[in-house]
Amino acid sequence: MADPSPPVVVLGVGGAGKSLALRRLMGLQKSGRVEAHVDADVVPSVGVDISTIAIDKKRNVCMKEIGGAMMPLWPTYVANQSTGMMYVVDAADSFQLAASAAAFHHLCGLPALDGKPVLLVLNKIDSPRVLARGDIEATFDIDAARAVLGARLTVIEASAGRG
Ligand SMILES: Nc1nc2c(ncn2[C@@H]2O[C@H](COP(=O)(O)OP(=O)(O)OP(=O)(O)O)[C@@H](O)[C@H]2O)c(=O)[nH]1
Ligand SMILES: [Mg+2]
Repeated sequence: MADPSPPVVVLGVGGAGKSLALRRLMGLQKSGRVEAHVDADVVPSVGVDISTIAIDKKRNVCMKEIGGAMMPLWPTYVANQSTGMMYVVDAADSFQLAASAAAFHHLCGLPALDGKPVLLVLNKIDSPRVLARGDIEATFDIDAARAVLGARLTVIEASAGRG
């Protein structure tokens, strides 16, 4: 199989669920079942975590998580040959939502992301504290992001915890 490069960068504030989402994708790849058991006992990522996921028999995608603690370096990683960005949001964390949105908009405006796909994952929808989709979209100003990214932006709801 060919080398999976360049990577998709996986960003989002600390605790948003990047590592668990990647673990879930790895579990899906191994078993073919979304509900396969995945150990939810994750620890904060220090530095960069790389997961290689097979899309099919011929293609791999390399997912490069840059931990939330490395936020100041996110733009550097986006600029470094990323093929796209997966941005994970904790949809149950009203405290960090605005900060997460500000970082997201900053990244979306980087020339290095021009023409590249962006996946915005509203994670933790299983949480009893999950915020209303409309409130998240308003705080994130999805309309403004769409104006910049157009059809390159995909927004999904997810639960890395539940599958
Ligand atoms: N309820 C619920 N908990 C989740 C979900 N996804 C992640 N978690 C929990 O949230 C916490 C943080 O998850 P991580 O995957 O480590 O978050 P991260 O974005 O990788 O964080 P950093 O590596 O620190 O940047 C862990 O306790 C996870 O079990 C989810 O979909 N639902
Ligand atoms: Mg992590």
